[in-house]
Amino acid sequence: MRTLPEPIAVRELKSDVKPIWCAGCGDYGVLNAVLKALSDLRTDPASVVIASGIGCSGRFPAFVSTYGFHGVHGRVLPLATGIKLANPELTVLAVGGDGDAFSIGAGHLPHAARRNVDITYIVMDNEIYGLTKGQPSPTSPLGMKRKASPYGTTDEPINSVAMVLCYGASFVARGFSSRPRELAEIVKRGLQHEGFSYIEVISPCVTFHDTYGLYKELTTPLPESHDPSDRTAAVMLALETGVKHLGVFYEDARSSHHAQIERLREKSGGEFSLEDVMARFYR
Ligand SMILES: Cc1ncc(C[n+]2csc(CCOP(=O)(O)OP(=O)(O)O)c2C)c(N)n1
Ligand code: SF4
Repeated sequence: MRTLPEPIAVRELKSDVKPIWCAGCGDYGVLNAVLKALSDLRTDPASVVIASGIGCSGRFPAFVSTYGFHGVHGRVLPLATGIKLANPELTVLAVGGDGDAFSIGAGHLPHAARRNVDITYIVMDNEIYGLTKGQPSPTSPLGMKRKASPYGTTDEPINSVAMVLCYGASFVARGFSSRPRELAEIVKRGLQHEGFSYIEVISPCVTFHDTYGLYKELTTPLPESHDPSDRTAAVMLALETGVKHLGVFYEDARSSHHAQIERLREKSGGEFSLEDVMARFYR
């Protein structure tokens, strides 16, 4: 991560574009947390790229004065991976909604997790498709009635923290947009983690699925006794019912994708350039 010698104020990290999210949308809390994390870490905004998918959450990069790329629906992880591979010096943050991540984009998540590319992925989970006016998503609660599901949904919701833990991700956390200071700490840890960092954020959609009350009740910090190097314990906590734990569930220090590529290059005895090795790796 490239840092600045002097602290950078949050206001300097805001772009001139004002968010057009509904008043009260959870995504504001996520934006504030990311701005605080970048400011606290003194991150040079010229070395950061924020990539997004499509959805209300997909507008995110426009509001931060870093580089940004608003990509197509469900393809934020391949996009972010490509950015990081092209220039490993960059700090790459991928953002999007639960539809983007777990419907159309679901096939990319296990591979990003096992490949361990050094990117941070924040999913703003509002349990619904916000932008397209309230259709059920893969995290919608069972039985949720909306215009597109007038008799209630019939499918079990995905537990993304448990799922990504089982995909073998090297950093898995959950935050709540109503707790931006705690969320900023999680984002800081994710950005500093060398490898794929997955952060699920409960980010309610006040217009189509207001869950603020529910999650103020159900959320609680992870137990202090939890050891974040214990994946099995993390999965058990993620699977607990009647509660949503907040904090870093799991972190390990295995080699990032870039470090592995570097090792392959060294092994080749300098015969290949980094580009050659990557071309072979991906053909
Ligand atoms: C290929 C493609 N299919 C479908 C759509 C329509 N579409 C736009 S956003 C979206 C889902 C938005 O939900 P989510 O990803 O949860 O983001 P949110 O708006 O809730 O932040 C869909 C289905 C699209 N833009 N492109
Ligand atoms: S529709 Fe929902 S997700 Fe979209 S901006 Fe409004 S509150 Fe946020």
